[in-house]
Amino acid sequence: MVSFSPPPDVERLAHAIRAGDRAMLSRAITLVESKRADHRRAAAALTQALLPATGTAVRAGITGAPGVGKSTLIDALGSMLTSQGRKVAVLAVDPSSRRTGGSILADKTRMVHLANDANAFIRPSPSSGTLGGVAAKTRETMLLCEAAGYDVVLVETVGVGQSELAVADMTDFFLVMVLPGAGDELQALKKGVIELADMIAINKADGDNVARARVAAAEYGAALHILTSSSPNWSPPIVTCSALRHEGIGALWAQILDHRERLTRSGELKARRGEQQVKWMWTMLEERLFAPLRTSRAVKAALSRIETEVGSGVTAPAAAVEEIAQILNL
Ligand SMILES: Nc1nc2c(ncn2[C@@H]2O[C@H](COP(=O)(O)OP(=O)(O)OP(=O)(O)O)[C@@H](O)[C@H]2O)c(=O)[nH]1
Ligand SMILES: [Mg+2]
Repeated sequence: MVSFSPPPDVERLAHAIRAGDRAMLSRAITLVESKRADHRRAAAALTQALLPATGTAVRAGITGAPGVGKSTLIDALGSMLTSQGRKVAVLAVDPSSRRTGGSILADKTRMVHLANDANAFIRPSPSSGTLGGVAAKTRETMLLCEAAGYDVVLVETVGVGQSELAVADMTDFFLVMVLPGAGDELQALKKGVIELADMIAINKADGDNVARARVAAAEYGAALHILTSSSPNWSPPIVTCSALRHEGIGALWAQILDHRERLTRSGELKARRGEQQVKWMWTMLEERLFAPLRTSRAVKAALSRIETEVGSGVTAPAAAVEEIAQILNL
């Protein structure tokens, strides 16, 4: 990680980002991802300085099982948008170690067009931290990108665990991608992911899959019908597409724009973003308050003993909390 000492000139950095300087944008993201206290303060000052330049971008989250075609879709959609004169930022939320080293490369090779597009900016997930921490950093990065003039932000997350919720909480539109063989995919209903969906895209609707995709679309349609939409202004559509063949991508984007138009008109978008901001503040605050628990050597040294004592009934939980609090000077 690049280290800044002394702390960077926030004014200068903010100015360079607003001017669209990619190198400075990357530098600012590194600053935002840093755990050092002086960097954190500089990052907070920077995002505050840039706040007026943010908020107009289309923010879309994209999730789905590994291999469903998220990166391929982002490449197809992103390059369509840059060819229309838009600037596209691609971010990822992945708190697992899945996305270390080589897989960043893998992402770039899945996004061959965007990776070489001057109007696209691809940033992988921060490589370490809790989900809350990773998501908070991705949010900050999103703001930096918006200030740098990226008017579409696409956030990819793999459809396992809690990361979808984190991404739904930082975006305006949440796209769930599934495969044509609907049987297994319908299981996702149980996990509640579908309830977050503003649209379901059945990908790989090409070759032998075309007919199966049509069947799947009908099945999802029936299943969605039972659910009540999370918004009074929108019922999630089901589309089919082939990210690989760039088919159905225009229609998919048209839905995202329609959604945006409706929610802007009704005031729902503004309200939703306000709630997201407050939630984000709490996430960051919790992260900050929990940090000493994770980083204190003294706590680490004592924790496994204390846990064993609590587990075996020797120490009462309340007494254990007192002991830990004392170590932390709380
Ligand atoms: N036939 C077909 N193959 C596709 C399509 N979209 C993606 N693929 C292929 O599916 C594989 C996985 O695609 P990715 O875009 O990497 O999938 P992903 O969802 O980003 O995967 P992870 O990031 O690993 O979760 C690749 O071999 C793609 O070429 C499609 O529309 N049709
Ligand atoms: Mg991917």
